[in-house]
Amino acid sequence: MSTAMAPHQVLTLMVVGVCMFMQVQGDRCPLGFVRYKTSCYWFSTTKGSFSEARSMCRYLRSDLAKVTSKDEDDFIRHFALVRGKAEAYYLGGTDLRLEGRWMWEGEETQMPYTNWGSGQPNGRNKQNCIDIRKSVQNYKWNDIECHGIYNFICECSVLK
Ligand SMILES: [Ca+2]
Ligand SMILES: [Ca+2]
Repeated sequence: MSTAMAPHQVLTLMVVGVCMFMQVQGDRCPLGFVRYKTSCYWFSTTKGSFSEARSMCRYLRSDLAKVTSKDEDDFIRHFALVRGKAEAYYLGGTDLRLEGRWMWEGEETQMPYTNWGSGQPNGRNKQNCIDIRKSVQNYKWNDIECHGIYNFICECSVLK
């Protein structure tokens, strides 16, 4: 577990299920996660930096969300708007390896789908993470500094 995780964050995570028993549970999502198509998502109720958020998702046996289609993006934005309601949520992508080349964590190619807000990304080498933000056209994508403390979205797949 990350040393960066504060006691209150651990406590919050204890009331959320982990994604490790998906195979046994069939198509059900863990406690606190919401299902869309072949994935389960947790819209965090706790906040952290990008690296803390990544650690917390891993603790729940999931990864920061990778939004790879308009359908998935529509679901994420709608859920954030009507249920999650945090000001901002980290997604699992960065341009840390090469400025301006946005990639999902663990992948080697540029994102095939993006939904940047108007004028975004605008932070050049100062903003290398992605959040969806209510003030950016109702949760369109924004590049943001990776040390900011925000909510985040974890995703794990439903195994067939
Ligand atoms: Ca950047
Ligand atoms: Ca920005």
